[in-house]
Amino acid sequence: MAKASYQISDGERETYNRDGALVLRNVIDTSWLHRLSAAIERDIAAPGPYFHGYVPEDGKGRFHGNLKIWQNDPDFRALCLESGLADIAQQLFRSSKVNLLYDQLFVKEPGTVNRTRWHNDQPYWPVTGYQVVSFWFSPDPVNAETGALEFVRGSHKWDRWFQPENFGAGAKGKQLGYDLNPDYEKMVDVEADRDAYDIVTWDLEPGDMYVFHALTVHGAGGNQRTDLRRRGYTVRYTGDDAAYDERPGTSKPLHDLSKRTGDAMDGENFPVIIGA
Ligand SMILES: O=C(O)CCC(=O)C(=O)O
Repeated sequence: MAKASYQISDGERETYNRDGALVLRNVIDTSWLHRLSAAIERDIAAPGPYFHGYVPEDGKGRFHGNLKIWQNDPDFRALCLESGLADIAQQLFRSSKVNLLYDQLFVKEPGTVNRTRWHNDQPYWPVTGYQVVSFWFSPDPVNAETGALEFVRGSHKWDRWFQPENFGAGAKGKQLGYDLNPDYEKMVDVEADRDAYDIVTWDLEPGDMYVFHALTVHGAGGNQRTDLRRRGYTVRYTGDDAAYDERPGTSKPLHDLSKRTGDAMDGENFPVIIGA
């Protein structure tokens, strides 16, 4: 596994643990961004089995979503396993072990005005534990106009598990679908009451990345630009305290039928990248 050239400072680790979200600058180098761009085009041309996408109600733009794409493409695979991102996860967690959870693509073509609605991620995932992180980056400039991510600062500490819902509901497209979990609560309407929440966001240049905890509430604007794409790519990692969890409501493409609640993540679906 490649060592990251980026070294996480104590201050960045503290910010992550306190706020549940931060931005790191100049982490992904140009050669990886080129490989990412080419891999995204391949996925759009010939999506793997977990493709989900939609065309907004107004018929303009297009959203292309997909997940576990590392399993079908050598460049996504290399990005997840060999780019040094797992090393950054280990530095953040201070863990002895890092597993890949999965990777995911969120492409908002020019004029795709739909927001990514507010949600938190861990309710979607068959995993328990605090050491679960996402790294989101893009080969495109990302800002409020093209669909920057927004985070509710500190919300990973609420310990609130919100019921997963489809993205782009109402739009025409392929959806994943989630079972109801009686222990989950209905998502709070952050958008209707934005001033009540401590919302943070950052513009990104290619090479920068958002780092956020699996329980941090987040969302993203639509892409209002008619000339710029917003190709978001997320890689998710787990650390020492993560374990598989069969609870209802999670994303079925992430299920590993060989595992039971409490099992270690390790295996072909969630490979160990660092540690034993
Ligand atoms: O890119 C987006 O619009 C949303 C990303 C997201 O929700 C995630 O990576 O968890």
